[in-house]
Amino acid sequence: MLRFLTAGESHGKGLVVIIEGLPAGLPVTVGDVQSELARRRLGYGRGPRMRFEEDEVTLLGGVRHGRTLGSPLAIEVGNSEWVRSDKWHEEMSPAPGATKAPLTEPRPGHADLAGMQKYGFDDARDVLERASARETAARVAAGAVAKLLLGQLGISILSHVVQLGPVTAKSTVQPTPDDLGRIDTSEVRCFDPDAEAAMIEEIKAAAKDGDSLGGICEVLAYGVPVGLGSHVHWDRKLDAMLAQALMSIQAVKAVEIGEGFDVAGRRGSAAHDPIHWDDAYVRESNLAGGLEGGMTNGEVVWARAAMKPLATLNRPVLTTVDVVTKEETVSFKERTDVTAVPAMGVVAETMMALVLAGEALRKFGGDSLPELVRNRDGYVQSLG
Ligand code: EPS
Repeated sequence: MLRFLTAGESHGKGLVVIIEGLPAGLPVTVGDVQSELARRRLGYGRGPRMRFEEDEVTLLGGVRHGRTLGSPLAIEVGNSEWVRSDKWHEEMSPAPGATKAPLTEPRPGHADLAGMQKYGFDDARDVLERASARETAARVAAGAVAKLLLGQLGISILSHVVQLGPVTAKSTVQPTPDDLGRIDTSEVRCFDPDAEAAMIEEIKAAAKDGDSLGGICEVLAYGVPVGLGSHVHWDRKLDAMLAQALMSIQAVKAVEIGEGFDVAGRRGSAAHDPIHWDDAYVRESNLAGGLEGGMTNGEVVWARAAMKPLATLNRPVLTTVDVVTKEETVSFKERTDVTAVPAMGVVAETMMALVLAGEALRKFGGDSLPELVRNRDGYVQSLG
C-alpha cells in the first residue's frame, strides 16, 4: 500500500512529504520532482508569490544513486521566500513567543473561523498557514514520484481546465497524453483555444475588481488496466477513493466521475457504455469515466473537480466578525491569487496518480520495480 504524509506551513521554512510503500529500483531525480512543481506554479491569475517561489527540492531519504531503495522516500520542498528575506522568520518562528499582529477577522469560505473555534486559537494564522493551498506543493512532489511509477506501467495522466469562472470550454474532444505539452503552454491550461482567450479576459476583469474566480478541471488517466479497485467494500471502490482524493484538494467543492451529473438525467438505455467484441472488449462510449462497480474497466479513467473562488480577496467585501470585539467588519486582505484553477488541475493529476499508483501496488505487489512489472505483465497476459 502506498501512503504519504505532508508537513509544513505556507510561510514556514518549507514543506516535507514522506512516501511509504514504493518498490525499490524506481528511477527518481530531483529534476523529475522540480519539473512537476514548476507545472503547478503556472497559470494566469496566480499571485506575486508564484513569480519568486522556486520550490527548492531536496531528496532527504529513500533514494540512492538515482533509484528508490524501497525505504520511505522523504522530499523537502523549501520556500524560497524564507531564504531570500526574513519577512516570515519571526511570525512563523517555532521558538516560544507570541505574534504582535494576530489575525482576528476570519475570512468566510476559509478554514479560519471553524479552525479557531475547534482548536481554541485566537489568531487565524494558526489555522490558515496549514489550510493554505501551499501544501499542495508537497503533494505534487509525491505525485511526481507516483507518476514515475505509473509511467513504468504504461499509465499516463493529464489534466486541462474546462471551466474558469463563467467561461466554459465548448470542445467535447478529450485531450490525450500527446496534447499535454500544448495544454501546459496555455496560460490557463485550457485545451480549447477559443475558451482560453475568454478565460484570460475574465481573470483580468476579476483582478481589476479585486475579486477571485473558481472553475473546473478534468483529469484523465490513459493506459490503466482493467481491475484496479474493487466492488467488494465501500472503501475499496476506486471511484470513491478518487472522489475523496480530489475533494481533499483545497477549495474543491464538487467531484464528478465521468458524465456522472449528466447521466443522472438520462434514461438507462442511453446512460451506459455498450460492450462489443473486436479481438478485445470495446466500448461505444465512456460515460462511466472508466469505472464500473468501483473497478477500472480498461477505458480511460476520467473525473472532474470543481473549485470554488478563493476566499481571500484583494478587495475585501465579505462580512465577518472580529473574534475579539464581536463587531461586524470585512475580512482581512492578504496577498493572494485571482484564481488557482490551472494549478488545481496539476494537483488533481497528482491525487489521481497517487490513488492509481496505490491501487496498482495493491493489485500487482512486489518489492522491486522489476517484480511489480513482471506481476503486471503476467496479469495482463492472463486476460488474453
Ligand atoms: C495561498 C495564498 C498565496 C498563494 C498560496 C496559497 O500565498 P501568499 O499568501 O504567500 O501570497 O500563493 O499558494 C502557494 C504559495 C502555492 O505554492 O501554491 C492561500 O491562501 O491558500
